[in-house]
Amino acid sequence: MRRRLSPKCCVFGIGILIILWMTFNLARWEWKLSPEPSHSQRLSLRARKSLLVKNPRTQGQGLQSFSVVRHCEELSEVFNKALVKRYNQSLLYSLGVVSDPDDQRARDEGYQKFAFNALISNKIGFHRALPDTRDSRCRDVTFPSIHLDTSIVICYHNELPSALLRMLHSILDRTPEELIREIILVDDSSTLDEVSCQIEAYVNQHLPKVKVVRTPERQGLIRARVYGAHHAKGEVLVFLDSHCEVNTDWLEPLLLRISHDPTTVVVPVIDIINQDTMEYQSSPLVRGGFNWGLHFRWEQLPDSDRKDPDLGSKPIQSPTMAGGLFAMRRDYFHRLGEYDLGMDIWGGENLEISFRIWMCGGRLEIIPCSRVGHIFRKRRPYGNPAGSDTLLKNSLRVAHVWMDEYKKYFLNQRPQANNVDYGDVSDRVSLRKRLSCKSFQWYLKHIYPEQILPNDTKPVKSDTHHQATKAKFSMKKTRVIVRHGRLKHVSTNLCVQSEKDIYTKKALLTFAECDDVSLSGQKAQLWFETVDNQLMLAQLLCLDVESAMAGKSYARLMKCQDSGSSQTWTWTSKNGFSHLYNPASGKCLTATPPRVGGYLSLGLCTESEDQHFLMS
Ligand code: LR7
Ligand code: MN
Repeated sequence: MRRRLSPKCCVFGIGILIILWMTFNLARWEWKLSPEPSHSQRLSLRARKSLLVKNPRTQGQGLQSFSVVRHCEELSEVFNKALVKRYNQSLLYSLGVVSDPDDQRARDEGYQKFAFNALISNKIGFHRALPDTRDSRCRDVTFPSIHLDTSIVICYHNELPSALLRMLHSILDRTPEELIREIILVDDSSTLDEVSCQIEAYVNQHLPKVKVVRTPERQGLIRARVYGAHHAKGEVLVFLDSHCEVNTDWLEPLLLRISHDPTTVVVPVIDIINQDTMEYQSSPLVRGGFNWGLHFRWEQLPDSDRKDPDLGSKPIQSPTMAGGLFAMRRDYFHRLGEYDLGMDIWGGENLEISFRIWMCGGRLEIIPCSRVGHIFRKRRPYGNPAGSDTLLKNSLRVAHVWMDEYKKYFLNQRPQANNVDYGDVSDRVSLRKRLSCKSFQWYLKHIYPEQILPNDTKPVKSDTHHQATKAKFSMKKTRVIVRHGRLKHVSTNLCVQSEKDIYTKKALLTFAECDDVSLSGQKAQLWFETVDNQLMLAQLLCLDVESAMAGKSYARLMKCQDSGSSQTWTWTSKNGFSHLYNPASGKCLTATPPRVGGYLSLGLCTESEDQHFLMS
């Protein structure tokens, strides 16, 4: 017997169809968020598996509706205030004063977790003025309209929230809104929960253009960048390290160059944010190179560039890039093979992408009118879960894929590389074939003719390379002396001199009866103060602090560095007491104790007589 469908049944059936349709669409939507199949086909199996696991926190919500506000300790009120409205070095120094053991603890903890001065970073707040470090010809330029938008990808593993959030505000404050499609923060499985939580909560609440995605497990910066890039929709990708601050009009010159040539990859000049004082310092114009150990290095520009009257405002061709800060078209990034997903945690990807760009038909340029500051750290504060040397492994992959017969120079330099398993590089070798890339010999001949082979008999130019590397961190300045005299401890009238002689590096400083300098002609107690606030004994070595970190630190004589930092000493006076303040350590020069043979150390700045010095 045929039964007619009841209306109830119809509604039920339609309901089921709608649910099925919605589930299907949701699944498609989710798939769209994960890496596109055409890219993932190229991923190695392991990497593909981990990249395809979706972010558990964004699951089911889609990227757009991601709005988890987690509850973590509130970011201090002070963060939201613009403390440094004008660029002001002495204000920065005063923010760094370590005035009690709590400050010291916070400072030490910051160094340990992030490897820079968190105490000052937190006090600066989210907005600050920066010195405009560009060549004057870059200023007051009216940019033509640019029809490109960008996705800025920033990966981090345990970044200090105040540094990352100030960076985001520096971008939002200094970039025309229409040029930013989105900022994608990739939390590479940070292990400091409070850190990720504060960043995410703040961003979700205050910064609608910023999206946070999290890798399902620690990927390392190379795979984390690819993960971020797969979430991007802008026409241009800009990659930045998570502790930068962008300067005035930083993005426009980069985009202009790319809009003229879609296969040019552009790098801003990377200014220096001092890890100890957070000072923003201009960098000299140098370019990227490498040595045969496959370490990136900064190099002097070739003569042709240095003699160019437009130097300072015109793009500079560079054989390699430092790696952390660059922009390129998103379609070009994908076409060129993204990154080598077989590379772990840190290192090597910068040379890999540099070789690939040049050898496979692109260009790599430094754009001097674009300036971005980066906190240069002495060490990396994070480990590698596997404990291995990832730079060595990654460099081996670079050598085997890109360097042809020249890889022998690397292997000779790093004999330990022979026992390292660098995995399967066949995907990258086929990429090189598919893109019909040129040989490494072509690259050396046409892009990097200044490079010298290790067994070459020509004089090695490594001296100039060495100097240029140093130049990045310390601009060569002539030392202008502003005054000289004896450095005296006031209440005892004792003079400061070296424990050894004026020539011995690392010697501790000690007190002695004052000589009559004019009679003896000796310079053992004669100090020269430079315009950059360095104190030089006999105009030879500089007063320095052995470590900006925890524990008791002593004053020592060290080779003078041009960028100062731990060799900077400023006179501060309080209630008639003049102290010698060391901004890098946030402490004051202290007599321990003030008697003949007593040493000089660094202590919390107080009004004690032990810290009362003068120059006469
Ligand atoms: O497992 C990790 N996951 C991450 O997301 C390890 C790191 N990271 C993040 C990290 O939080 C940071 O934002 O990756 C970024 C780079 O790591 P850093 O800041 O510890 O590296 P670095 O500045 O010492 O290293 C330089 O060389 C690297 C080689 O792999 C990368 O290319 C960095 O981007 C690069 N930095 C710069 O080029 C800035 C200028 C420094 C110079 C020279
Ligand atoms: Mn960095």
